Amino acid sequence: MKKKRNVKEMVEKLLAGDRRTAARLITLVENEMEEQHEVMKEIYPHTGQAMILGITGAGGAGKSTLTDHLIKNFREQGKTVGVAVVDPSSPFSGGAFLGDRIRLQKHFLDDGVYIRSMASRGHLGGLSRATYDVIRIMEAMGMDVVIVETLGAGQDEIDIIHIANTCLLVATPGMGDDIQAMKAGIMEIADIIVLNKADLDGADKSLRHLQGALSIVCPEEGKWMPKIVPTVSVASKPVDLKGIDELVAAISEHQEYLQESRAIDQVKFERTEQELGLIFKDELQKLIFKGLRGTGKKRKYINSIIEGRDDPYSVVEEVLEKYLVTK
Ligand SMILES: Nc1nc2c(ncn2[C@@H]2O[C@H](COP(=O)(O)OP(=O)(O)OP(=O)(O)O)[C@@H](O)[C@H]2O)c(=O)[nH]1
Ligand SMILES: [Mg+2]
Repeated sequence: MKKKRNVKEMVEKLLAGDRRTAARLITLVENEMEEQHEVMKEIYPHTGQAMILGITGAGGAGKSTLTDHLIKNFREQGKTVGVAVVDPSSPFSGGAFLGDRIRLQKHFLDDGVYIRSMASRGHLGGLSRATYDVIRIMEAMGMDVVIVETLGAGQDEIDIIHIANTCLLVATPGMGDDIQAMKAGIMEIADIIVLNKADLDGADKSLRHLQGALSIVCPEEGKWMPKIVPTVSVASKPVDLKGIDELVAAISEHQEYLQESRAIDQVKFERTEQELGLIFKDELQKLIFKGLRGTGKKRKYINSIIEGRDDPYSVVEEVLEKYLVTK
């Protein structure tokens, strides 16, 4: 009973925009503490209104630098901004977290900006259910825009489209062969391809490559055609920065497209489907292991697999049939 009251109180504080409560709740969902369900149930009705922007791309491509510019731009438009940086401590990112902190530090005093990095990813790679929860928490605390930065590696990159309304892929010059690989799948997931570091050698060639690769993407009539926006997001003089306003304009254009074409309904459907699937996966596993606890069966199953008398697929089928199949 006491816990329930605490949850209600915490959620009320969150809804009032209390940052310390937001931090506590995020830690709570990241650690899958027992109040997680209660918290998310209370929060859920207060979510769903934010613009969720995904930023993915290789380590060091400039995702955080661009995020910094976007925060500034959205703030100028009077919008509040939440940022979730997923897996900043990844060995691929070369310890960028410290860099992120320094870069984003100036926003820490702004009440309209809330930045949180998350070390957690899903058990099987890909974005975890906690990522969805954190976005919801940021929405509930009143953020108009939630930016999710993920390293473009493996499943995260694909998952991001299930989370974001608008998905940016950050590329850099000299990606030559990678662009070939991008033709296959990645081009289709990005709504906007940012060619960052357009000040570097080879930028023109990369731009032509990207345009060439994009020319084979033929969306159905009325569907969004991905846009390429070259940017220079770091420069010694502000006048040398390039493409940021164009990027902001491309994001707005995509948002308008989503609303006008009602494609936003499909985005929301897919996001909810993915979220539901992740929760089912986690909860089913917990439920089954809980059911086996104390029976010695889990150990038996594991040993039978190790000793070659059984395999994991047969075990899962057997357990599911025994415990879950209802007539
Ligand atoms: N020359 C040049 N350098 C840039 C540009 N944008 C970012 N950088 C530099 O590239 C480096 C990486 O930038 P980040 O914004 O940390 O990149 P990131 O994609 O967030 O990196 P991870 O989080 O580590 O994956 C930094 O040293 C930036 O100063 C650009 O437009 N031109
Ligand atoms: Mg970064």
